[in-house]
Amino acid sequence: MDRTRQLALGMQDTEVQAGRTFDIKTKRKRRQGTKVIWNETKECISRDELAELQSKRLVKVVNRVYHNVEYYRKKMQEVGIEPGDIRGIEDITKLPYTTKNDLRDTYPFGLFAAPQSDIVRVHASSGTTGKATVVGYTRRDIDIWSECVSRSLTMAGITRGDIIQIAYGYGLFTGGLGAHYGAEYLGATVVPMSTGNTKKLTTMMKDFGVTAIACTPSYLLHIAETLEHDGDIDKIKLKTAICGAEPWTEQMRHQIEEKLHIHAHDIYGLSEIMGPGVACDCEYHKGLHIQEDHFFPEIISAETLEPVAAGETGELVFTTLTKEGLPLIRYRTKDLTSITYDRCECGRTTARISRFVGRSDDMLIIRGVNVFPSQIEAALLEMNGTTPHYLMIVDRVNNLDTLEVQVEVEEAFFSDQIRELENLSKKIAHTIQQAIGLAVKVKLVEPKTIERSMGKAVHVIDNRKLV
Ligand code: DLL
Repeated sequence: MDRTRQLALGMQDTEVQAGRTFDIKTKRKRRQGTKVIWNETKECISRDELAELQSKRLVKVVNRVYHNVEYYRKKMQEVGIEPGDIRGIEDITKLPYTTKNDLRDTYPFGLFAAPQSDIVRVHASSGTTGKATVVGYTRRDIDIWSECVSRSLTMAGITRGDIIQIAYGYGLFTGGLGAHYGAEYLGATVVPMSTGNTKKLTTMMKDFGVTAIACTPSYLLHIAETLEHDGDIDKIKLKTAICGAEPWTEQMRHQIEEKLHIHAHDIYGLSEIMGPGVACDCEYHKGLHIQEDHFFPEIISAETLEPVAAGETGELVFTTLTKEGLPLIRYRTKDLTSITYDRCECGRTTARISRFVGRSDDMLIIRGVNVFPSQIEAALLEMNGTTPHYLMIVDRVNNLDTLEVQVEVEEAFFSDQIRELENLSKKIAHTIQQAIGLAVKVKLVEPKTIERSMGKAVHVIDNRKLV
């Protein structure tokens, strides 16, 4: 494809040919011994050039949603904004926010900005009310996602010489397939393990000489314990882990590094924006570098919705700058963090976000699965014999999360035979599992035993210690 044609297609930055994306000026530069930067042109871009690129891309994405998504067009009209009002990245604050509710209101494909024939894949995650949040990708979106994961894996020191086990769940969750495509794009040898069979995973880790793993940090601790228990720690060749999908601490990262004698990196992402690879930390572990040429970050106060100063904690908001399938404008992630624009010692110029300090909503992440208490409530309300009084007790046993749901039973049911109560308990467990996709232990309790609250009802006791 010649340069004029690329420019006509708006491909000045990324060239898409035959379904693959290549950065025109991609150079890989060796730093810090074996470390390399996957795409120096974009990851070390000057802040001025970056702003220019983000401006161009914002104008384009605003036009795309305005002309292709009725919901966005109406939203913009409501606040009196037209695409012409957005001339550069500095105009972004004129645009309205997007939330998970907007995705729910337009379920399943209402916010897609590409025709269905151009959507090559969908993923889904939990919604607040039982309805899934559905996301769609064009072929180019998948390529850019793979590019972002390649950048992240490279930050973690992973190269095409590595053998990597992907032990995030495959399926509707973005973790498995997202990391998989990215690792293949990088050229590493991929072992698509998914989750669920730790013994097989550790056996293959030893037999194949696996050097890298991608999984949740809590699962990696569980894997470490299994290896320790079997006396196998010294029989593995693991060097690097790339962990995310759930909150974890710097102490937990050190614990993983010490137990397994490896380097552990933090990878962040969310399905609405893309999946894993939105941000990742480099060898200096001083915050996660955002792939800012694709995702524009803002940090706002969750109360006033006004921007907070750099360095202050607030809610992370993203605008996707290059997505075609599901571009989102000022999407409120609900994740709480702070941002710095200082140049990192690794040479990258991209903004870094600090480790997450929590969320501004009630979403829990259990075994990497997003769970809202309202999903449990909705499931219980569908059933006979239960009341909407329940308590979720989350714990961590052998580094694996457990969930017990205590449910109050109606007076009439509680006097029933034990066998009937057992049946009811099984039925509740099944219904909840269907709703949230996780196995739970159900404990039936007598009517009026779950403490009533004067204020906000307490539905969750989280006994997990993140250290
Ligand atoms: O968890 C995508 C992902 C997969 C990220 C694999 C990293 C690795 P969702 O299921 O949509 O997507 O959940 C997104 O998980 O809003 C955060 O609250 C949380 N989260 C993800 N990564 C991290 C992390 C995937 N590194 C939600 N640290 C996000 C803390 C994280 N929380």
